[in-house]
Amino acid sequence: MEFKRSDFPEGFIFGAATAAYQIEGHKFGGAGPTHWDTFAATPGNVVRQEDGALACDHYHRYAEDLDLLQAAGMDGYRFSTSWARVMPEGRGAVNEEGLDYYDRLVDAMLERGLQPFQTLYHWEMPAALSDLGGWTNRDVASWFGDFTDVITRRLGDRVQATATINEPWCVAFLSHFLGIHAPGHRDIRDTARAMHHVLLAHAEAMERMRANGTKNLGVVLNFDRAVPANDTPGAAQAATLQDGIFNRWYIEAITKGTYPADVLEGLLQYMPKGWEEDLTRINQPMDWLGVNYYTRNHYERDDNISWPHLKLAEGPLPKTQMGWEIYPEGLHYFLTRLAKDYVGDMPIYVTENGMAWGDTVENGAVFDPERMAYVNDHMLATKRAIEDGANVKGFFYWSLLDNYEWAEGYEKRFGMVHVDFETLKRTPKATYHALANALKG
Ligand code: IFM
Repeated sequence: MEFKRSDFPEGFIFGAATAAYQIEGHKFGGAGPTHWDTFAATPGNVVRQEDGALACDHYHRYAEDLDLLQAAGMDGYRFSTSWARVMPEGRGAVNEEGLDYYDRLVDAMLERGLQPFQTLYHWEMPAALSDLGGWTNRDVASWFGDFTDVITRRLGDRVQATATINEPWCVAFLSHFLGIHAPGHRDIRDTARAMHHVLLAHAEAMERMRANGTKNLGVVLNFDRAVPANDTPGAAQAATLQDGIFNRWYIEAITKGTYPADVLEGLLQYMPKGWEEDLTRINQPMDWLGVNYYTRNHYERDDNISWPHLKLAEGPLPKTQMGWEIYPEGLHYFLTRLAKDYVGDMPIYVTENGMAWGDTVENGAVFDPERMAYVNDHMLATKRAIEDGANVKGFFYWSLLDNYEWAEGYEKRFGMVHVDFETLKRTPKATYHALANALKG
């Protein structure tokens, strides 16, 4: 790596991130069914119809996994607490086994000197609430608020920071408009409702946590560096609209209390009643912002497609196993843009950044120079953003482990630690060792 710990400000947190359904093994410990279980069981949605029932069995192997973070000299661990594990029906009865598990997990982090960064919703909507419309039902905000209250009353005294929702764009647009993630809807009215309700749920969770004394609260948004595919006005307009749908919708509502006019133009007629009044609640103070960044995408306008008339075009740069262009400048772009236009001095954490590659174990080791370069270049982009004034306080690699990559099943490997999904054996990759080395300096 071309950076070392001492190149970053004092107290900068280096860590790795995961999410409950992707690693825990959802079949263990009395968790209730989620919309991902049923989505995955429906042919055509997920590669090989794989689900998170076993995943990495982190539920039983978390100590070994946290040991790996500690041995690498990491400072923090970003994890999520599954709603359906804590409240199997989504509302009402609490699963004590689930709460006890998260208690043990957080204590195990603290014993190893790892700062716990919790995320409350990383996509496993309890199936019973999905039956009631999930994110399309306005009541989701109060259901989520109740869950938030239960889990944060239990863990809030020991976690370093809590995020409400991971990647609202994925929760709403990817899952209700593009149909790629659970619940797999393709409906613009559902989409507009989900895009609003996910923010309302964020607001409700913030209020519940402020009321119960949980400290250091934020949200985790993902950002797409949307650029025109060519120099036509249509492509410029398409890239701007994608920037609105993916990026500005969420950050603008949260930090300014407005929705971008260009996106509303397409969605207004599908918005739920009373959305305007909710914006004051959505725009409430936060303590930090989480930024997930992976790639750049190229857009053109296609008038044969209805709103938003967007067509993706192939980009010229090398791509990861996901087919995502590798574009570290995009991370610098967002960190500095967010500081300048939206959050000012508020602490920003890079809560996810990483790449999938078709890693294999050879003679007991995984050599992944492509990932080493990816991490190196994104860390340097982060460093430049700090030098250019962004108040970035930490960086979490996605992901600690190879895991369940949602609709891609177990095929795409993002981990800094390889997982053999037959034996569940963990093998730290060369990137893990290189990072550990950089953190000594
Ligand atoms: O695996 C996902 C994660 O759950 C959310 N952010 C993007 C990652 C890679 O696709």
